[in-house]
Amino acid sequence: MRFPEAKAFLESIPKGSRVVLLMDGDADGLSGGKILEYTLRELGVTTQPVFPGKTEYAYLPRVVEQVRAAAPDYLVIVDMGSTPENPYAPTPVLVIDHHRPLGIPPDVVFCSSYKHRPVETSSLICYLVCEEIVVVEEQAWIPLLGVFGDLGSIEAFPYLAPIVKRYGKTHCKRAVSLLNAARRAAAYDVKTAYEALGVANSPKELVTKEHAVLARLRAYKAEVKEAIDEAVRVGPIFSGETAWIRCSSPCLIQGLMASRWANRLLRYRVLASNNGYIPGKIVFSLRSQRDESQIAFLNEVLRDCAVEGAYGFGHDAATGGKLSPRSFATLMQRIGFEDKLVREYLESVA
Ligand SMILES: [Mn+2]
Repeated sequence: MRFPEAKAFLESIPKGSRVVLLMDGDADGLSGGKILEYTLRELGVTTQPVFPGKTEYAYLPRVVEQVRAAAPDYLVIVDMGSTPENPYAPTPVLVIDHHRPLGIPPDVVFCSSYKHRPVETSSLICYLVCEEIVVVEEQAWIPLLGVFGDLGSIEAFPYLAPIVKRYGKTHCKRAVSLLNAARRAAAYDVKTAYEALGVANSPKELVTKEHAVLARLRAYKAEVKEAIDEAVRVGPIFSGETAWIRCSSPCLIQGLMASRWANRLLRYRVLASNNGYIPGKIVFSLRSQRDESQIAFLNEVLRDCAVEGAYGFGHDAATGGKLSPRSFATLMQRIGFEDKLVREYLESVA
């Protein structure tokens, strides 16, 4: 048992308690939350899912308020990173995560795989804990989607291979792309993606079954595909070892675009920015196949700089940020991109 503290936390929750599941809106967060919901229900515990909005994280005052309004007896935070603060005290909190911690919140049960090799995704941690508590055989496909979602394959975890075989890799991958479409679409409707995990009984059903919730997901997928098709028409521009991809879309596509180009431009770090996602802000993703920390790169470039915004969350190979146009301009100028190009991009907001 790799996560005994999480198991003990869940088992200590008395029957009839109310638990808020605060989770990230991607396939990993949602599938981790769903398997926890199932397990807690089996234990006679009521759960309420809470989803932060676009670019929000678990420790923002607005999110804290949203959780407080639900008046939970316990709180489980899934796949949302961690900071040195715990705004939820005195409510007992379990944090399940695999991101590089920005700090460890005091007085919480902190369950992180960050130092493991391989690093289990949040949904996989949830699964490994839940299967020690109740029978989750029929639900094993759910956390699988989180692993595919975050890592693209289950290669690092050979013990998952029989489950993939049972449900079909192609169906799993299609299901992930449907789930993630909900948060990529302009509506940021992750609630629908979470509901979809309860409507379907397998990845195949999620992809093929006729149901209003699943139809909504498919519409989001079509919307996102259109946004990507448009974004791929804009080629990269280069400064030194950095390639810049300029996106302008209400959909969350900058991470996809950065990954796509990073897989082609192997010698470069790829920064994909989006000036249409959050009004008045520039969001960006940084990806690279190079053996170096992109978080360290950002910290170095923006050293001694009064930055308006936030950056450097996530993983060494996959990070990003949300900056004011002015701070984004500073970032790009310091990387070496021409002033004029940066200004043109900032003025091109759709
Ligand atoms: Mn994750």
